[in-house]
Amino acid sequence: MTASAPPPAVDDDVMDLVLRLRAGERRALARAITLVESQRDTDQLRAMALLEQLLPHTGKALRLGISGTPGVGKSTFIEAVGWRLLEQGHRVAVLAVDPSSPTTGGSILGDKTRMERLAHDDRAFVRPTPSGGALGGIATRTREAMLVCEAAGYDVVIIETVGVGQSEHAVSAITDTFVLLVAPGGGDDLQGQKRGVLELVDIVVVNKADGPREAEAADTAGHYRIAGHLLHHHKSWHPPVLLASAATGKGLDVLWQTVLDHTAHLAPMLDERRGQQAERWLWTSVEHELVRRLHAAPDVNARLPGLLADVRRGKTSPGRAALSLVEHFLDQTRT
Ligand SMILES: Nc1nc2c(ncn2[C@@H]2O[C@H](COP(=O)(O)OP(=O)(O)OP(=O)(O)O)[C@@H](O)[C@H]2O)c(=O)[nH]1
Ligand SMILES: [Mg+2]
Repeated sequence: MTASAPPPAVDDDVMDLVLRLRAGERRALARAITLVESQRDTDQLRAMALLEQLLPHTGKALRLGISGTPGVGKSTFIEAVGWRLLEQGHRVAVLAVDPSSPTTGGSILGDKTRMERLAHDDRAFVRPTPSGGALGGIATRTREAMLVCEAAGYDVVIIETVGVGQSEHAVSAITDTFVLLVAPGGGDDLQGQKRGVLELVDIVVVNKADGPREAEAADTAGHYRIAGHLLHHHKSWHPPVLLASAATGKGLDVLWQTVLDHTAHLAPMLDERRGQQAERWLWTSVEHELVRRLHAAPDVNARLPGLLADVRRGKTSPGRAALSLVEHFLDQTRT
């Protein structure tokens, strides 16, 4: 017996999708992402077959993560930077992780991603992806969606996530360069900003540095420089703190040059870093898949209401209830 998974069968439909996607057909790209995001069992094997066909064509894009609190200006910023990149001849894909409610599955972004120009340009691809409340705001299949975009020929892939603490970790775990956008006057925010998040950041951008808030933005940048210096003094890359405004265009060229500098800095370590990321993603996927199957198991579902009630009333500890659920699940899979 060998430890490697059997290669999934590639049906004609998947092959057709691969060919059309590689030929640059946008509808094929949209369909491919829908397939990799699908939670249906029947789609999963096809999604894997698709990804395996695409994998040799991935890895060449610059993977950029952009995070920040709601309303800090992420989408407007990506629209402005993305537009410049198109003019330089790049092809830009944006995956905007939509912080939809895990309970209703409803989307608060809807069609309004604030990236209208990019969304309507043939050289760009903008896609809101539902997070489904998973992994702190990163969709369970965001990494796969990113690979699909790379195989479709996009050489810059930008992932927008709302900063909620966990999501910064998730986005930095699948990208090369992680940019944190902060608002002017965020000095107090810095106290609340988890140290862990600042440790992940490659570039800090104080956004909306325009009009009456310009001076305040410069002050905020000063605070972040001090904090960053303390945190990163032992590292080879010291995250620059930049001022920018998507409204006036200020700082956007410098930002992009800084992204390129970071990419150059990372180049000798890139393969190793991406290898580690893929390895971590495997475990993330294992956890996700196990929990998904556990929830789908009828025996587990039958026991759940009683167990939950016992845990709420303190009759059973959460630890014991968890053990019982897992044991029943495993018993069921054995038979
Ligand atoms: N003055 C100024 N306002 C900006 C700038 N960039 C964005 N805004 C405004 O800030 C608000 C929020 O912008 P978005 O781009 O939607 O922010 P976001 O971070 O993507 O928001 P969510 O996706 O909801 O978290 C909008 O009203 C923008 O017009 C800027 O550079 N300067
Ligand atoms: Mg947004």
